[in-house]
Amino acid sequence: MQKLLPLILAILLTGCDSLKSNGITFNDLTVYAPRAGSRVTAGFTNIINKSADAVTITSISSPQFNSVEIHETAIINGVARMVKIEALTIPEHQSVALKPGGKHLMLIDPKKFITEGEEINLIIELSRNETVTLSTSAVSRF
Ligand SMILES: [Cu+2]
Repeated sequence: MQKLLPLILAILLTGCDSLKSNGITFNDLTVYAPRAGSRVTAGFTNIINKSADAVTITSISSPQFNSVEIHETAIINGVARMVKIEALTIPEHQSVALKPGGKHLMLIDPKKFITEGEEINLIIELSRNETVTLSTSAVSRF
């Protein structure tokens, strides 16, 4: 719990859209409220690794969703499909953008009805045995 306090303060100080953890920063986190009747929605962020080591995201969870996956949109036999990425590595001194049409967060099976403005938390497990908690407010897709 001792270790969590600086993280919580960092979240409060940065207005919840950016968090630095030993050189890893998640910028511009955006999560859409699911469309009416949909059990999935997407999230985007720009992940910057300023550290001297590659970092891998090993898992992501959210208290508001039953599961969170990282997907990549790939063209397979001429058809755009989403492929799950089991572990996303951000090389040292590089960034990986999760953005519309490319890699993205897929938030699956909301535990309750989520509307615009609802707080969404993401718990991100990194390869260095670090856990980063992000939070943002769901935005409307339109
Ligand atoms: Cu997806």
